[in-house]
Amino acid sequence: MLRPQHTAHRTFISAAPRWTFRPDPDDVGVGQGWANGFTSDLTVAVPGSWNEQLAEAGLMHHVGPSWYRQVIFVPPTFGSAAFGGSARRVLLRIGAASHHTTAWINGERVGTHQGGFLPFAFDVTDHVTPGTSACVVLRVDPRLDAETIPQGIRAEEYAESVERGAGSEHFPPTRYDFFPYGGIHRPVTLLSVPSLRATHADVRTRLHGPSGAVVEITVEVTEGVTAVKALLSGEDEDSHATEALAVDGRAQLTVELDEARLWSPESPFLYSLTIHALDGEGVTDAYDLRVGIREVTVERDRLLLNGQPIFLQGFGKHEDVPVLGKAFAMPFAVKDMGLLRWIGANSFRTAHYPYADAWLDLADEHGILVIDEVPAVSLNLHKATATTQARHEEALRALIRRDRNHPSVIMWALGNEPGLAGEEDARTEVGRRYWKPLFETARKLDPTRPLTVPSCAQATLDDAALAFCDVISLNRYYGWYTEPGQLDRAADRLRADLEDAYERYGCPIFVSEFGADTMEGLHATFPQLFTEEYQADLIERYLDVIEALDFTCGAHVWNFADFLAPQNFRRVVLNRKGVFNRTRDPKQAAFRLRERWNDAMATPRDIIEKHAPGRGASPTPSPES
Ligand code: GCB
Repeated sequence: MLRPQHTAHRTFISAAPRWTFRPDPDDVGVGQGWANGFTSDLTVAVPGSWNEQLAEAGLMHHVGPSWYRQVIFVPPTFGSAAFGGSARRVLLRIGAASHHTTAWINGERVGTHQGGFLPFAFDVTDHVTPGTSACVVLRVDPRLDAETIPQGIRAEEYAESVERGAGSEHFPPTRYDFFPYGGIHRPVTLLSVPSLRATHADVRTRLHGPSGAVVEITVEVTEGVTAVKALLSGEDEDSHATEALAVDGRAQLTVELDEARLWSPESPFLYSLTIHALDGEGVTDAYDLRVGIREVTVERDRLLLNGQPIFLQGFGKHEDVPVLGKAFAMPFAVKDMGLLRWIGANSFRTAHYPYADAWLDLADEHGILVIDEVPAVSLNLHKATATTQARHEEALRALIRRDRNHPSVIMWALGNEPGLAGEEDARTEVGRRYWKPLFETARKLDPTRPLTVPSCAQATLDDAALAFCDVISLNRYYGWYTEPGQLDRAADRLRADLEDAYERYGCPIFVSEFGADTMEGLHATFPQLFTEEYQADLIERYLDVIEALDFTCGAHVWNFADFLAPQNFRRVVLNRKGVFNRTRDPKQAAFRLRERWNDAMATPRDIIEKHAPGRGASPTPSPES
């Protein structure tokens, strides 16, 4: 699905930010006809989670169906007359809503969608009239169960575990360690697009010869489009034009560059690509994209970008900010990018779900490398069914389809921490059968990026997902959940674990999570959990171990910033493993990392060289190359 854009052939409006809101805890809204409109004293901001916004109305812990209503005036310029009479369509697009959404316009159902973290759109042409208002009603239901991605815990299951006195320590109940926000989390827009148009564009780049590159563009088009033109241009460089006929709804175009300017963290150069759809009489649609040319490969124990080893230094993040909850908020995204640069990070992981695409635009521009994650967090394979697996595959396909054109995305994480509660199925043939087809699908869809699944200590190195990974990602908490206050022992266990992992799998090892909860302002002269010194020391001890091992390709501190967790005795409101607090003020660890990572603006390889001499060198060529 192409994103909203203003071009000579496309336009869009954003829905007003304040919507009428009505929670529906007893799920009576459909039966009572709320789809035709409803009244309520409550309003809520969109994008925004309802929880913190409406906490005083008793909705902080509401994880149930909720209704939104908004009257949207459809501009007369959305009609065909405004675009020279050619036929047009109107689309209602929702950037993301957690997790199941049904939409009605003027009381008529226009569509339904499953999945909380990616955009979706309904063709509403037959339900609206340009120049008049439309009443849009959305029912958003955040409830999850064993067959959704991510998996969740149904209210009845929770009630049973409360009864048994086991497994009920989280409220609201989740299978994961972040707050189960509900709401419309990314913008709602109404688009006016030509009937004869491009519907999707896929751009693949590969390096060719000593300095050239090939850019392959696949454009999906609606019926009636006969050809597609593409124009690729770089700064101060010639433009490269190409054209191809559309066959069976798609056109394949190729641009060959003799001298390609590559995208990299040091020089994140982006080409502009304009796509035109044609119908035999002329141009019917125009759409602009940006293209970065770069190549990611794995060679023995090295992760390579454009043939050079890279070492990932950065964070696992969350989409979580005060009041807005899980909503995308540009000021925070801009601030976070600035902080990533300030601290000297070169990468982050979209733990534990796909982020708003604006994050990836910023990463493309700033040269930040991204590990992009499917929202299959803490899978309980014992409870997973064929439906869970099919939905997992759907989520994986949708993520790759949306994000593959971003040069910043260097690796797909197909999930996070299967078998978190120690379930045996994560380590047996059950796990193998679950993961194998998912990896096969991912490789078929995108053979150009390595695949991984961050794995937890509870699953052990027998985690069935690991056998399929190109990079082994390990989340480890020695010195925190085990060996508290004992950093020497923690460092020893970490080293032994990483060595075992490499011996067993023989591919680059990435420590995808490590960290310590920290209350800012708490200090001690000795290793004491929760103090700023302990967090900073633990992080440095981990980095010393990781950087000194030849086969590692990076380390991501958990977490960039503190984030809201469900209520449970392990958390003081927030998961406080952030090196920044929730409002982005630095803790001591942030200054230590900044010193270590910036180091006179050295590259990550130079930093390794400093801490582990001899480690920063390029790989020696293998005998066959
Ligand atoms: C993990 C999870 C992450 C948690 C973190 C923690 O392994 O991947 O979601 O927040 O540990 O702090 O316990």
